[in-house]
Amino acid sequence: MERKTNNVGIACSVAKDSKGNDHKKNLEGLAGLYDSDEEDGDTKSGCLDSTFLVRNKAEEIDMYIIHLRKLLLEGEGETLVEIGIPIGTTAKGSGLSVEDLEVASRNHSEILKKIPAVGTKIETRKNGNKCTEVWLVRDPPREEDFIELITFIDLAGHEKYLKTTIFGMTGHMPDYTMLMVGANMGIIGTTKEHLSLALSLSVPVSIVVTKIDMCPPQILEETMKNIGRLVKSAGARKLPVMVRNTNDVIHAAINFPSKRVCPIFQVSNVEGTNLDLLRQFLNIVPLRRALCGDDPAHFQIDDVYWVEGVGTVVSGTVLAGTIKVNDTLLLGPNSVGEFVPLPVKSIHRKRMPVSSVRCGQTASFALRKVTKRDVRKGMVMVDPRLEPMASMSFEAEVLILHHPTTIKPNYQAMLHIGSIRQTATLVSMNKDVLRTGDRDRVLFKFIRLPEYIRPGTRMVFREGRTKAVGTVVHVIPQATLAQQRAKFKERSNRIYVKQGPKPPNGKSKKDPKIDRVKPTLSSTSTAHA
Ligand SMILES: Nc1nc2c(ncn2[C@@H]2O[C@H](COP(=O)(O)OP(=O)(O)OP(=O)(O)O)[C@@H](O)[C@H]2O)c(=O)[nH]1
Ligand SMILES: [Mg+2]
Repeated sequence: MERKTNNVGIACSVAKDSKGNDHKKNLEGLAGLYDSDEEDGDTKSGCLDSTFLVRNKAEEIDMYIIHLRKLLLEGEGETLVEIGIPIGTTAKGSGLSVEDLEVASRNHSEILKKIPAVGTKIETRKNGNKCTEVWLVRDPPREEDFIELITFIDLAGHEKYLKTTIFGMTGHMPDYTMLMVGANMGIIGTTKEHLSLALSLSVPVSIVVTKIDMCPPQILEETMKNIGRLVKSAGARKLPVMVRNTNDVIHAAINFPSKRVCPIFQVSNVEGTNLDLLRQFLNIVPLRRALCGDDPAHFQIDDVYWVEGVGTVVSGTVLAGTIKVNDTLLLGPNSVGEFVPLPVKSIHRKRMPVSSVRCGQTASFALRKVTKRDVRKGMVMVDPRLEPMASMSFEAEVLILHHPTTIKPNYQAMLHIGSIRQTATLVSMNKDVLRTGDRDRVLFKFIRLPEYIRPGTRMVFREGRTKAVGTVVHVIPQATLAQQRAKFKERSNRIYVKQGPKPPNGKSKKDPKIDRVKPTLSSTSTAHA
C-alpha cells in the first residue's frame, strides 16, 4: 500500500466547476500539466481544464492546494474534481484500477482537510476495468448556511410507486406539496390520488403546470379549467390562485399555510417561463410548523446504510429537539420492544459534516456499536428523558376514503405512520362495519413487530383499492421483555408461595397449567403477546 501511495499518489484532474464555469484561463501557469490535446475553449462535459500529478511530495500537494483554493474562490465555494486521470492522458479512455483509485481517493480526502474543504464523491466513471471518481469539493459549511434551506423530496408520479410516494409524504413530513401536472396530459388518475393524499395528511398543496412550451393553447386552457374544477370540488374546497406576477406570489405565499388557497403556476422547464415566480414563491413562503429546538430529541429513521470505513449510518428527520455529535440517544424499538443507548458518532446534513441538527431538519448519523441488521426503517432515536415505550396496539380515529364493500374486524392493511410501514390488523371498532365515507375509532394491532408511535401522528392505510386516513389517538404501551420476565417471575413466585414447593417429580397436580406456560417463554412469543 505504501509503495502504491508513492507511485500513484493522486493523479488529480481538475474539470470545469459545478456551475459550468471554465477556469482554463486562470489555470495557465498553475496547472501541473495543461491538457493540450483538447481544442482551446472546449470545456464540454468530460473534458478537463488541467491535470495535476499529486504524489506524496510536499511541493506537489501545496501546488494542488493553492489551485483548489483558487477554484473554490472563483466557484463561490464549490468546484468539481476528477480523481484518477493518469497524467498525460485525456479524460476519455483513462482511469485507474479500483485499488489504485481507492488509495488516490483516500489521499485526496487527507489533502482536503488541509485546505480545509469538504469533498463528496458524486460519481464513479467506469471505462472498462479502469475508473475515475468525480468529487464535489466545497468550502466547509457554516452554521448559517443551514438556517434557510429548502429540502425538495422528489416523489414518484407513476401509480406503480404509490407505496413509495405515500412513504415520502408520511415519512419525510413535508411542509408543503407541489403537484406537477403536464399541460398536455392534464389531470390523470394519479393527480387525483396524490392530491387526496396531501389533503388527507393536511399538507398545503400548490400545482405546477409544466411543459407549457409544447402545449397547444386550447389544450392548456382545458387543463387549467379542469384543475380549477378539481381544486374547488367538494373534496378539496380550495380557492385556486393563478400566479402571474409578483403580487400574486405574495398573496399566494401569505395565504398558503392556511390551506385555503391553492397557488397554480404555469411553467416551462425548457424555456424557463415563470420559473422566477416559482422561485420567489418558494423563497418567501413561511415555515408552516412551529419548531422547538429545546424539546427532548426525537429522530425518525427512514433509511439505513452501511458505509465502508464509517459503519452503520441512519438517515431521517429530526421531529423534535436538537441533536449534537456525541449525544447518547435511545435507539429502538428492536424486535422485542427494547431501546438501546447509542452515541451519535458524527452528523451529516446535505452531505456535509455538521456539529448539530435541530427539529425540522433531515440528517444522517454515523452510529457506533450497531450493525445495519439491528436497525430498520420506522425505528427512532430519542432522548432518554422521553422514556420511550414500544407498542403493538393503538387506537386511531379513521376516515375511510374508499372501500369497494365493507370493512369488518380482522381486516388487515398496510399502515403508514411517519416512516413506519407495517401490516396491521383492525382488531375492533365501534361500528359493526365501515364503508366509504365512514369515520370511526378503531383498534389496530401490528402483525409483526412493536413500534414507537405517538398520539396525534397522522396515518394512512391502504390495501388494494382501499384507502383510509386517520390520526393515532391512544397508544397501548407494550411491556419490554425484561418487564414481562419480571412479571412472569413474580407471578410464578406468588403461586409457589401459595402452593408450596412442587413435588419431586416436577409436576404440580394442583395446577398443571404452570408447567405448560413456562417452556413457551421465548423472546418472540412474549414480546408479541
Ligand atoms: N418541453 C418540455 N419538456 C419538459 C418540461 N419539463 C420536463 N420536461 C421533459 O419531460 C420529461 C420527463 O421529465 P421528468 O422531470 O423526468 O418527469 P417526472 O415527473 O419527474 O417523472 P417521474 O420521476 O418518472 O415521475 C423529460 O424528458 C423532461 O426533459 C417542460 O417544461 N417542457
Ligand atoms: Mg422525477
